Amino acid sequence: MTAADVARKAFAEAFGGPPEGVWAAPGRVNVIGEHTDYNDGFVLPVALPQTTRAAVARRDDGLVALVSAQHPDDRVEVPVTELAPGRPGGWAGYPAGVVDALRDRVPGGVSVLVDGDVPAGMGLSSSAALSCSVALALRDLAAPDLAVADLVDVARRAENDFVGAPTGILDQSASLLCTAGHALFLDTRDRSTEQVPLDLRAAGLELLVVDTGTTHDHATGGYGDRRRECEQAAERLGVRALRDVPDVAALAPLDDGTSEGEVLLRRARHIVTENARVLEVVRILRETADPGAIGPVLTAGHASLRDDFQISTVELDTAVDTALEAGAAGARMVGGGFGGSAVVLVDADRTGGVARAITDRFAQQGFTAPRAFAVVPSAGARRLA
Ligand code: GAF
Repeated sequence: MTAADVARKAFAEAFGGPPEGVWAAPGRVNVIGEHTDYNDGFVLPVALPQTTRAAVARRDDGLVALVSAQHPDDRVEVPVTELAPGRPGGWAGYPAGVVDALRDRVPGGVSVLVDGDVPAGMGLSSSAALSCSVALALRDLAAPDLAVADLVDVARRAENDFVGAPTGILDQSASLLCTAGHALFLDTRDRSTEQVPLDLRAAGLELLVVDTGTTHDHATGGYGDRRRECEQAAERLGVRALRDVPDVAALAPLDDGTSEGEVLLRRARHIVTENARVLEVVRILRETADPGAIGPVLTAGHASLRDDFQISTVELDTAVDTALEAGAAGARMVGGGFGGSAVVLVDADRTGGVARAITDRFAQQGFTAPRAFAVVPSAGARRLA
């Protein structure tokens, strides 16, 4: 059975009839450009082969009914008119937030069954996969005037306003706009995009995702702190966003001798250097036949997230350091930070050795066993059936 058939069958079991269709949206791994998205900067994600599937049908009783194969005991039914930020919460907040954002289009309500294999809480954007699969379904069924790019904001609003996670648009853009065989170069200020060819296999390379088994939650804690610090730094520098700072030298006014000034300097330095790293990686991919040459840029990105943005963890640092010692071309933590996954660029014939070295080091350190899997740049959100 295909993934679409599985979702159709589960929908029929949950709701007693067939869905109108099945849609899929992927998770993502960001090649480079971390925390730049809410600073009007650049990002370069690829879509994962792992997706969330949403089987959806419109209703006529005004209810939003949500069922997840991953949360079988948690069926949610709420009148469309009673959707409100935080209600429902948990996993259901993401699809409910999308329905809420498009509530005028589905006044009769909808039934949604979701099933997915994007690991949750691992920095691989399972939440955007969930919200984007439902957003694309509702667009196709009830809002054909919306462009796929418009759904980026529908899904972002679900996450920011309904769930309460103050994220940028990286994850939703990746899930909706990536194409197979490419990385998506996105300018988050003007939303311009370029599909940058990324055929790692042809170059004898692999992109290995290492899930450290430590989870994060962006609705609380450090992510929002970093966002505020970046806004404060931009304000002190008198720029609209940190994107507008031309180089590291222009950050000097932040260094006012106070510990707060030093923190803001570090945060801003990460954003300025990270934007430059995205441009450098795009340049290498466009101009050379050697994607392995991006490795050191990725590794420099990790050092910046660890030392300046200060969002890495001992598990992520261990995964990155061990990968590099075992011969990887580059490695970095990915996503919002404070846990989650690292990504490792490695010669295909060294993949096994690198993965084993990380597993052994984690065991020695008494960490949860990591999971490593290779990813190829895959397709963005689409209708399956
Ligand atoms: C999380 C957020 F959701 C994104 O918007 C982005 O800021 C990312 O962290 C860090 O690059 O995935």
